[in-house]
Amino acid sequence: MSFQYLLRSLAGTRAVLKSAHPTTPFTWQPARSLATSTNTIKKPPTAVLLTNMGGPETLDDVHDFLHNLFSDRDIMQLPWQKQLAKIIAKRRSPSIREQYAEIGGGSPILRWTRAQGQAMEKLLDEISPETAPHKHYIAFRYVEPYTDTALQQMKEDGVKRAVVFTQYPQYSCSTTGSSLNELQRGIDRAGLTDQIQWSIIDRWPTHPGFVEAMAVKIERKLAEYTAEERRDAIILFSAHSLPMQVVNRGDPYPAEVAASVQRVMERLGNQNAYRLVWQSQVGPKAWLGPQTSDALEGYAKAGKKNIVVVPIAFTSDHIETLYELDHEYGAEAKKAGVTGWKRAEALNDDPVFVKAMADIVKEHLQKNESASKQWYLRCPGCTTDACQTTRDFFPYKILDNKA
Ligand code: GF9
Repeated sequence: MSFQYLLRSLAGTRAVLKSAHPTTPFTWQPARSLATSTNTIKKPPTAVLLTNMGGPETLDDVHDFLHNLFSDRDIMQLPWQKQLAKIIAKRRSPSIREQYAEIGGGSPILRWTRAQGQAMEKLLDEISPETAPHKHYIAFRYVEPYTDTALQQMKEDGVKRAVVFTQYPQYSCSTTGSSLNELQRGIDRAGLTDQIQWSIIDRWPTHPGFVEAMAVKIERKLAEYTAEERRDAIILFSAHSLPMQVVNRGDPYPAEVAASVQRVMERLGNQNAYRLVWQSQVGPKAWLGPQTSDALEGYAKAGKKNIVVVPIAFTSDHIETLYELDHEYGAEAKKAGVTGWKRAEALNDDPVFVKAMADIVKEHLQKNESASKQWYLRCPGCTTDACQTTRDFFPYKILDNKA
């Protein structure tokens, strides 16, 4: 699978680079017309475009991943950004490479997203035959398959109806917001504005299927404690932090993460005490707290021995679970005298979660709206022009759903 995939994505990239070059206008090659003519007899799929940030698949991908991240003008506008991104990527690559080396030599996000996508499309064909066949595509923000690669594949398949499905349960301008801004530009570049009817699942922080899948993972970890240990065990929900500057601009993410936590705790019958804490801040600026590592230290001092830590804002394993929570804080917990430091598994290819993904898409298709009403309200302090451009591009409307 991966070799074929690599070839296809490389081909896609080259085509995109070519088409993006202003002096060499790119037209769709006749070599593909065979595939197109098949599509006139075969119904094109309902596309489900899974969007996420992506991660470096190998150690040699770390540098470009960081470079793309720090070049992202949808989440930060720095003076001398081109030069700065180059410097920061170069300076931070060695230590980040070491972290990825510790977790097996790269990010597993593409593998998990493919597994989720394949299982989801199969389920969707069963529970929503009227919109079948369904096919998943993947658009990562900082590594291949980039948005442009996914869009080329959709073009080749003759897609007429596409659902954008963010893989971040909670909406942040720095995650889903950035992906959607890039998607809007990509659709423009690919000339797919009128060929495809687009709609967006922009958040799903309290979807019952997601809540259920999370609850089961936590119950399983709690069950590893004895009944006595479990009674006093505490749950630390840990989510990626945000710069306070972003929080104070009005980013919806902190409140939506808290909403997820509330629902999951209700589902668990509020049998354990819990806190929502924030991880992975970097640099000297102020970030949303309390920080996960400070919380761990504080509870260690308070004599808490048994903790279940829960990654609540990411659906597959990544460096922040496998390295930061397991490795780094695992060692910190041990040193501080916390004898029980257990992490709830990421959702990955969990069947309860995959069913939730299929349900979320099915419910979205039945609702027939272009995006949530909430998405059209920009942050009160937003100064990113692309956020308006993107909303103008996907105007709020009720769609007729003849895919
Ligand atoms: C994030 C999830 C993953 C520049 C600061 C000087 C900004 C940032 C993040 C991380 C949220 C949820 C990641 C910035 C600006 N962000 N790091 N956001 N956000 N660094 O907006 Cl699941």
